[in-house]
Amino acid sequence: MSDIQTTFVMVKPDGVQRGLVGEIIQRFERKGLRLVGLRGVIPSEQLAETHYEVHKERPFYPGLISFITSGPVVAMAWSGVDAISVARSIIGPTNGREAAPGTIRGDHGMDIGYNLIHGSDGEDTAVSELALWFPDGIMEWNRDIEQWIYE
Ligand code: D4T
Repeated sequence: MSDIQTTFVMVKPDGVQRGLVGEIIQRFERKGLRLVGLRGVIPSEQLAETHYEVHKERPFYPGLISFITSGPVVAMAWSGVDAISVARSIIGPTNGREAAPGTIRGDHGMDIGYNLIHGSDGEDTAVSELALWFPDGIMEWNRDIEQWIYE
């Protein structure tokens, strides 16, 4: 089995405030991804600014930082074959109004900023985001049902 990846996923403050943490975790579990990191945190300005550094010149950046630091988020690491693209397809496109039903944003979101959840957009960002949010590392474990997930 090739191309096992680990991706960073975060339930944003709106997802936590709206009580969607359990439902979101369930979608990733049901799909067959393996949970290898889970942490609740109220992000500091520094953490949020580092995470969203790529957007620092964008007009929405100040609002994005104050939103992400406004309350608890749930940081997660999910592992599996092509986990990065699989997670992004579960999440759906950025704007909830345009996201297809069946995706997390399509089923629960109506906004581009308050879009409930983040997922790494590539291999390099997954590595740097996992290091940023899980500085003590992620969980190494084998799942007994793996043989029933992948042929
Ligand atoms: P994230 O990074 O949060 O998973 O979202 P996306 O990958 O789907 O979208 P993105 O990187 O383009 O945007 C990052 C973050 O900024 C917010 N945002 C974005 C916003 O408030 N206004 C905007 O116009 C855009 C483009 C939403 C997600």
